[in-house]
Amino acid sequence: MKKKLLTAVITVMCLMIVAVVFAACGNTGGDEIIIGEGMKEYVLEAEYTPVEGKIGGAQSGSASGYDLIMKSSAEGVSEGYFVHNIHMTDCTLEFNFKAERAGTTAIYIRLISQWGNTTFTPDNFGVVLNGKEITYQSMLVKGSTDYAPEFVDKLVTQNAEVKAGDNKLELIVRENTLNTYTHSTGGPAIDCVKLVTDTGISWNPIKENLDHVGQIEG
Ligand SMILES: [Ca+2]
Repeated sequence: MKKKLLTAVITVMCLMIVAVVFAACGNTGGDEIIIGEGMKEYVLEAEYTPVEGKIGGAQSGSASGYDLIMKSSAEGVSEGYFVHNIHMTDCTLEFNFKAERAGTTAIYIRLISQWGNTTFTPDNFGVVLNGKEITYQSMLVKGSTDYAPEFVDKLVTQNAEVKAGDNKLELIVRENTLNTYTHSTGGPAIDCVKLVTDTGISWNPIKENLDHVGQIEG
């Protein structure tokens, strides 16, 4: 009898451990941004990247160019705008920046998914720095909407290599079936990218983009 009880207790404990591990792996929340000694955080807004002429895709229909930028007064939207409707295979956001010297950087992406809880992986959403694919662990993002976005910062990597001088970070929507309406390619909506590094980053935000943006309030 005692043995049976012991077995039952051990079984329950094992199940609890499995549940805790599963919960840790299934984290839809944001990752804490850790800024170590001598490091600095640099925020590169998605809405200030070159969107002119880019072809995206709406939930069902088309979207392109400056229409990819959405104004939003929702809480937690950095600088009040984000980029959405990039639901098109190979649609790419480019963040061009300069580093004072070679080194490494942590990369966080602030994003949402309108496709319900979504797992982004290098297969459906590529992160490429200077032509080199970053093989990040999957990012589980809680579903929300463009009109009530709940952006979170997700850590892509702690130590991507940056070059002295010009660098290009690309976020690439890969062919997938995340779009639950058309069962075709879907991407996230992106608020900004955060780099944490000691290499000294600068960039030229294209703030003129906002002169062309519609006035759809979030
Ligand atoms: Ca933003």
